[in-house]
Amino acid sequence: MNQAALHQLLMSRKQVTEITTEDPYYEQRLATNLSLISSLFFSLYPESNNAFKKLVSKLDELFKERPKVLKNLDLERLNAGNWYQSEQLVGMQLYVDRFAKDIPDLETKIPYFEKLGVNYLHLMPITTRPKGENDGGYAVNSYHEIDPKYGTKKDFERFTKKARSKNMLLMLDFVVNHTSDEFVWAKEAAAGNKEYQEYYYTFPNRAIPDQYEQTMPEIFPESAPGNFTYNEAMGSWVMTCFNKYQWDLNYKNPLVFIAMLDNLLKLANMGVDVVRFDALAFLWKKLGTQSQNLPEAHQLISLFRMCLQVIAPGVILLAEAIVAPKNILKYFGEDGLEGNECEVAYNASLMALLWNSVATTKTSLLHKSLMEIPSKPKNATWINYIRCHDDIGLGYDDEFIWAMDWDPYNHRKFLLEYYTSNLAWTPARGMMFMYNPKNGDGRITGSTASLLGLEKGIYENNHTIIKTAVSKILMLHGIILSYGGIPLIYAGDEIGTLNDYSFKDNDDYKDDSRWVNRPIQDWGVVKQLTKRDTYNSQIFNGLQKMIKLRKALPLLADTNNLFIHPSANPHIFVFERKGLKNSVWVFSNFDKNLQAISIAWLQSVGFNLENNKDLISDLMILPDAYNNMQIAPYQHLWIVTE
Ligand code: OTU
Repeated sequence: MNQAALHQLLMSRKQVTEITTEDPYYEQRLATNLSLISSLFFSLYPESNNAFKKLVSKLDELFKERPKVLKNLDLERLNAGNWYQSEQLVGMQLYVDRFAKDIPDLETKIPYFEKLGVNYLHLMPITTRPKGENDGGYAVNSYHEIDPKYGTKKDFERFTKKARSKNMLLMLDFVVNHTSDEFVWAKEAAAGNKEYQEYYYTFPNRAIPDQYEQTMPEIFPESAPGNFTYNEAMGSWVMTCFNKYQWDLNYKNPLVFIAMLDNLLKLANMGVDVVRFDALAFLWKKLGTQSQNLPEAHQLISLFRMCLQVIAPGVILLAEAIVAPKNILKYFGEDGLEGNECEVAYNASLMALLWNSVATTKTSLLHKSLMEIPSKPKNATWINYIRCHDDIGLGYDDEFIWAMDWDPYNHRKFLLEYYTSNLAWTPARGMMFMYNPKNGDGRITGSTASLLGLEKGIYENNHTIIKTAVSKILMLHGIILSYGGIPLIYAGDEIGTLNDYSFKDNDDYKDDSRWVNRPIQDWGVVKQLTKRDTYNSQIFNGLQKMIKLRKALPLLADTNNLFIHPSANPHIFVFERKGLKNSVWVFSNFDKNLQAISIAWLQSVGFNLENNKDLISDLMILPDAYNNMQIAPYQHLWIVTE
């Protein structure tokens, strides 16, 4: 559609005053975005004029449905600009039913979040899903109907209202790549409805699936090998990249896009501030490719973004792309799409590299890899995390592993052994996830505390190991709190929760060791926090203090002011959050021994050690007799310099 046709379309729209009284800028946003929307749409769906008209009227319809209070919030946020880069945000991720009983009970936990300083919640899926296996709700039966085990729509509304009144933000998943096999479209398709068979990738025989299999990797090779599942009722093969009950949506069909936009808005209209675009790297499939990170997937995400920006400009998107660093950045939008895709992405590179540094005690791979990542667009930001509900993948660049003089295969083997306690000396207590004996690939599961040695320390009643684990836990959290972006703490990690092995006895969970790192919140421990000095309270208090400090340091807002310094000591990670007048310097020692950096080197990178206090310990940092700055094992320092 050319520009003239778009003008005609805009002019032909019926009087829209009715829908613009609440937000007079709607029409303006539509006019601004329409040419981008049309060029994205037609590059994905050439010749689909009717579908395009349907999309435009859908935008009006969805805008009409948006609640007034959210429309007001949208305008506030448009005015505020990049609100998501603020140092005030501190997040926590949780399963409603594992952290609390249900949504009403979660509401009673708000004071707990406030006490810690958390004001951004990522609630794991809460909508209806199949009974039995459902990938923790990532197999959706609906995008907006709350699963009765969590509560009612009313409960959720009340919760969001309360959260908003406390300036607490909400993030929910939009499982955009697939639905469950019980979703209404899947049921229609299975019953023989041709229209809905087109909503998925369905094939009468193995011819095309076999071709796809030649280049598509397997996500869950142990529990769900292959990328297709045979559906008896339909007599067809259906694409299922994840589990066999998760059917991949066919975005080559424009009607799927329009219907999913509808679902996205229904989710946003529930009062969601940040939408986590789950598995978005997989959105477009193409024979002869890995069917991940394809340019069409980016166009599609941008198309979602541009439409959402018209209807609900205050809602932002998080890219859940756990892919190579250079590919992650593309989800912020590249070239013509820069700034027009997702505002936030998981900093999966930092996450995986931190675990490498813990195991090796060295920060060189961390440093080298981070330095090689091109800078992100200035309107973008990260979710910084130590671990999430998923596994930890060893997604390092082989070239950089070679540069460390390590062999990538052996190095990954070492890391897997280190974290799955297959080395006599390792303090880590993790599990293997999706080990593939064919190529030695595997991923790691385990709670932060167990992976960092707390479980072993407690089991062996070894106070040195416990103390070390606490320092490591605080150090890693200190890094995500100061690095630049929104820190996201996994619920339970703030009190040092250990692995939960009970999943082994549950038929729905036993094949998925990610459940070991989704523990149930121990409110008994929480009750004791203020009463006794335990490792739990040391972790909680340490985090609470750093969160408070973060919020008091505007330099920690993500204004792209991060400078990573090449450390003079291979065990120490050094970065600076630079301001015009002063800077926050962050030092972390990944070694079990005391380490030192020479004052001369520090000066050479602009850090002058003069009357400096570490904000975390409140202690002065003084040079030693050899003119070095000393850093204790696993010590983590925040120092403000003039
Ligand atoms: C996501 O993760 C979710 O985080 C998982 O919990 C889901 O199981 C999955 O999608 C399916 O909905 O493969 O091992 O970026 O790392 O998208 C986790 C690629 C996953 C994947 C990611 C996916």
